[in-house]
Amino acid sequence: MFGALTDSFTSAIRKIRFHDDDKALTKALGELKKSLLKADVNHKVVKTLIDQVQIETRQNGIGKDQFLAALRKALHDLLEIGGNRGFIFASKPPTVILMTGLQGSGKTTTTGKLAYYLKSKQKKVMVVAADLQRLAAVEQLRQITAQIGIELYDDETTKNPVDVVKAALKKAENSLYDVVLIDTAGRLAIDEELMQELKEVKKAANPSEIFYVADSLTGQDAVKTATSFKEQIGIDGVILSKYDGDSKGGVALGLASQVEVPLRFIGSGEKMEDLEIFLPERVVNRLMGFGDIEGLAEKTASAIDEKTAKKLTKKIQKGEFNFNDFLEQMESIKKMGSMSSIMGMIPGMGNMSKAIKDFDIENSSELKNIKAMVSSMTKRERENPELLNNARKQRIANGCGLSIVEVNRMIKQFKNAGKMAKKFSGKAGMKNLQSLMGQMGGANALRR
Ligand SMILES: Nc1nc2c(ncn2[C@@H]2O[C@H](COP(=O)(O)OP(=O)(O)OP(=O)(O)O)[C@@H](O)[C@H]2O)c(=O)[nH]1
Ligand SMILES: [Mg+2]
Repeated sequence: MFGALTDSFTSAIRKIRFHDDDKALTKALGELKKSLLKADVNHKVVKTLIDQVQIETRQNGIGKDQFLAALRKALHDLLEIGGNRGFIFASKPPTVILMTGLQGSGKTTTTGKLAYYLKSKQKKVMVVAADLQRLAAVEQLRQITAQIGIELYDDETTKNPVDVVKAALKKAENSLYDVVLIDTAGRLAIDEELMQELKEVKKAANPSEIFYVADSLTGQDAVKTATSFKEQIGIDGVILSKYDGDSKGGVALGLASQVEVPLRFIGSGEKMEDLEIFLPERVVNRLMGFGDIEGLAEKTASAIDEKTAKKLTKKIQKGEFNFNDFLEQMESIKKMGSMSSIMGMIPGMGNMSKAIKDFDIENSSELKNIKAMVSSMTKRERENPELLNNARKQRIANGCGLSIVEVNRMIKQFKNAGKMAKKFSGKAGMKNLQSLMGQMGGANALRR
């Protein structure tokens, strides 16, 4: 995520060769402007950003540090419009969220993702099926909620979403739910009848917040439609969906300042775990190539429990990381969402994330080969990779139907992963990184 945008910033930053002269600043700003426009950031937003960086750099004396500081501040100012916040719980539960948006924008999927996210935070969540327009909409939600183990409130005997919402809220209050997510039908802002229905649903739900789910593939139209919903219904946040399909990504940068409503979450895939909180501070770090350690820790923490992570850290530090751990780690990455989104969060690895964007761990032949190889090892060999001499490697190769060259390569990869992991394990706050490094070896990322 943010791959294209991060490239714009890091390449502009890299190109600055400041010798304290004005020409260098103009050139750097020109580079930045060009690449932001190429990334589809709105031209007015680009102008505001560039002007601010220019003025502030000049004020503080032209130099690379001053430029970087000014850029960081300008990005912050831009993204923080409307507030810097994740999910906000109402002071009195249940927190009621109304999901709105155009047809097919991703409301139902995002409702599922939010429910899944809140469940991982130990919240008791109810999803309400208030899309009674589209055929099979309720069934779609039933499947999604069943998959993630979330309570669904539905009533297909009525065509009136207001009735459904009222009954659902009564149940949520009685049964002490923390959060109620209401999925509504897709509609156009120009469709007066459906907008009227939404207003009535809003009145009945009295939501803590209204989210507008915008399809990032619609580019600047996402800004227009969000603004229109804001004017007619009132929205408290935007969730940008399908960001994984948006190779440019610029709309995320300008959205908050253009709509004057904060961007709250970003959806980056069809899976339930493909949702990220949009927190300006973190995003600025990533855009400037510093990675997002907190986000990474959050992702890994939900996939690997703390005990496993600690055990692994110890093993790695002692140089005892073995094939069983290696396999286990690769398996757990499946729970974590796409590899490239994780890579983008690691400092300095932003570029690599692009290289492995298309890597599909679940269907990876590499993973299958590694599994086959490990299953051809004896128990002792798995626990003690040092035992693997040529004769043993040949036996393993025969056993798993791979060539000795393949086996050697995978063993080498495993060893590299272990080394990398050890290197990272010393740094404070990076507790989860080492396990990730193990996984990266499995994902074959380093070879590409
Ligand atoms: N790649 C990708 N696909 C997504 C994302 N979010 C949703 N989709 C897909 O977009 C399509 C439409 O998603 P829905 O959640 O059904 O959209 P909706 O807004 O509820 O649609 P209606 O109820 O018909 O208005 C589905 O095929 C989803 O899998 C995303 O972040 N990335
Ligand atoms: Mg839907």
